[in-house]
Amino acid sequence: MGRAFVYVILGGGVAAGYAALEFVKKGVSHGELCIISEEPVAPYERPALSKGFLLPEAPARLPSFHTCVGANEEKLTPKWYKEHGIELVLGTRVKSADVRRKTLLTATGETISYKILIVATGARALKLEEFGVNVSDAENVCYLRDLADANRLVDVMQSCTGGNAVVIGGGYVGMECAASLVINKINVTMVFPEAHCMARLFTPKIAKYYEDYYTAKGVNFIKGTVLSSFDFDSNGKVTAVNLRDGRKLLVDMVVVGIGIRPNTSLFEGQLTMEKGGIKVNGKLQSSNSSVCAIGDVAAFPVKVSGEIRRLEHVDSARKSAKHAVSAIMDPGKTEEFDYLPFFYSRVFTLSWQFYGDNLGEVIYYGDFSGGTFGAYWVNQGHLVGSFLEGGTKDEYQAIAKATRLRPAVEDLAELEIQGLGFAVAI
Ligand code: FAD
Ligand code: NAD
Ligand code: ISD
Repeated sequence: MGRAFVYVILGGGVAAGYAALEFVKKGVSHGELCIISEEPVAPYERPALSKGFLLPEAPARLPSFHTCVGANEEKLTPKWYKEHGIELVLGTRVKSADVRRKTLLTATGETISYKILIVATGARALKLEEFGVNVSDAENVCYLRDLADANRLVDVMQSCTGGNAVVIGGGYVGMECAASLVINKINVTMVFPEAHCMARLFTPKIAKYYEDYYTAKGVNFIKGTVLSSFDFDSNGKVTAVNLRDGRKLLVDMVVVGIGIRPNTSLFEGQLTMEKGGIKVNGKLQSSNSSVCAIGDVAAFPVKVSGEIRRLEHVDSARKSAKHAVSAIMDPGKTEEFDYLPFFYSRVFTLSWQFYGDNLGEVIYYGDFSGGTFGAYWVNQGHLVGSFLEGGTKDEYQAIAKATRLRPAVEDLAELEIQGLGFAVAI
């Protein structure tokens, strides 16, 4: 039949874990909160899957990276949820939602009702089939979104030591997985359609630094083309990647990171959508006031730029979760969400952070030959975005603070001379 809760979080990823912690901090009562997740494990820090999880030596494994260790908060193990009277319904997909009746129907046939629903369904990896390439479930073609994918990737990597991998896609998954493959002693060729890696964020000059670094580690880049088909052996394994420019690459394994789509389908036609996600206001409330959305699936107003944006990064998942719960539990004391976009990555011994918007003119500073370097984006006379590779904690805090303040920049040449010192002095 069914169960009823005051609060239901649909989805059990990063945002769900941080929302649960905030509910407890705000004094949720035992039995009031339920989390439903298709994954069989309690919420965990998804970023670990392309980093520590893939290391050949002492790899990260659960329970070490359950949320909320990524923000130096408590580690929420299944025992923690039990002790706090939070119902974890794991390994369970919700197959339909009725926001008028305030009910969810699970694939196991249970109806779960709520007073307030928090949608935290995240996103799914785009598949090559969606671009017309037949993969036929080949066992040596790997995607990376969840723990099951990561386990599979580790198994395939371990069977390919010394072999050849092709990484399709030059975004976050492509760059982080390529580094992990190299660390696992696999020869890597990266293939992507753009002129340089990380095209959504990096300028050609920033991308060149990382591409040169990867090249020195043995990575081969094939840019400006996409794959057209695979060759298979009699067991259905991929043996070669055929590119649209006519080249054939012999492979032992393939990793695909060609972007994501937010999991909104349960709410199409029921909630207002924008930017491919569920449109919410500054309290993370959707067009139905009993439904909030957080994390990758939420399109929310970014006050600093005055735009509605959907961000696909862990910091925004954590902070939107915390804010939504605060707005639910403490409405009088919760202001509008005021979020500064923050992206980062760590590969090999490199580490970068970016804050704000990559709009306008770019001013570079620092040592692009292997030291600390960065860039500022200046739009309509104001600093709107900052990038830094190899910074200290204090320096990262400085660029974050400076970007949030959006100071006027009258003289670009002077900004270039001051470099990182401009942010540090603010
Ligand atoms: P998710 O964490 O994806 O959680 C969504 C959950 O909802 C999943 O458990 C899913 O199974 C469940 N779900 C979906 N539909 C249903 C349904 N119908 N019924 C039941 N359950 C459902 N960001 C960074 O900023 N830095 C990083 O270094 C970084 N590394 C990453 C590495 C990898 C490999 C990946 C895949 C992402 C990475 N990200 C990183 C992005 C970051 O992890 C996401 O932005 C974040 O996980 C979003 O949190 P979320 O809770 O919205 O979605
Ligand atoms: P992405 O959007 O970062 O990159 C997608 C890449 O796919 C593009 O750069 C492009 O090179 C490539 N591409 C697009 N269409 C293609 C096609 N037809 N053929 C070949 N290549 C094609 O997405 P991703 O790398 O798949 O990452 C998935 C999600 O995980 C994103 O939301 C990302 O933000 C998140 N993630 C974030 C981090 C981080 O923040 N450090 C790390 C890993 C994953
Ligand atoms: O890397 C990114 C990312 O995930 C974004 O949302 O850059 C931004 C935009 O693509 C550009 O600002």
